[in-house]
Amino acid sequence: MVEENKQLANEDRLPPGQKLLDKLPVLQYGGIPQGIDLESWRLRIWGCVKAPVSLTWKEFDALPKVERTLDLHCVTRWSNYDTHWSGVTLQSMLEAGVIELLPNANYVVQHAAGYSTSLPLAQMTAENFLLATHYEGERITLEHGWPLRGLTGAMPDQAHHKDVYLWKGAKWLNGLEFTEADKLGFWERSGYHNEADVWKEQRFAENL
Ligand SMILES: Nc1nc2c(c(=O)[nH]1)N[C@H]1C(S)=C(S)[C@@H](COP(=O)(O)O)O[C@H]1N2
Ligand SMILES: [Mo]
Repeated sequence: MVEENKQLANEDRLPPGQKLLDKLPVLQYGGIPQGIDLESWRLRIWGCVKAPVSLTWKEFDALPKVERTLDLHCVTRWSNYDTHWSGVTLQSMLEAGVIELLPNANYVVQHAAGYSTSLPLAQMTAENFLLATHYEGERITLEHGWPLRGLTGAMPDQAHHKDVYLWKGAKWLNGLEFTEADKLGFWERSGYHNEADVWKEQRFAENL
């Protein structure tokens, strides 16, 4: 089987307890949002910033995009290798001055309707985190988070990055909140491990 060969050839690529799939499942808590409208869509940015920002879809979509090839690892134990995405990096938005941080910005909460998740700023500005607009050369479909999703994945030849489970990227992303202290997101409040390191199998918080 194709998957098995791929898996055997890449033994250090599959985190413990994961199973390789050859497709990207659709997974979310609750429903798929209906009625997202690009005219009224905004990406709101607030918290530890010099001034809050609200970007229209046209403004956001005009920002320079990069491409990334990522291995995705879901806490429900499926993984998918070599997924191709493009989008905007948070790092580039900071460098371009689109977002001006205060020195106490340490964490970032990604907000979507009915969902949130948080990561340290250093992980959100790393190469393996993307504000993704395209999957496999096409606009992300609604079920995968159109028009914008936070996305975190592993880059197998860049092992110095911290690799976290896929819930640490919000589909239908519409807000970035910079915070000084960490704030738990939706799954983190329900007992998922806040760090979510795929290599350490940090699926659930210790006290569960
Ligand atoms: N807004 C939102 N984003 C979300 C989720 C969710 O429930 N709501 N689930 C997360 C989880 S657990 C996974 S595995 C991925 C699934 O992304 P996919 O449906 O594109 O495979 O989205 C993540 N982002
Ligand atoms: Mo997941």
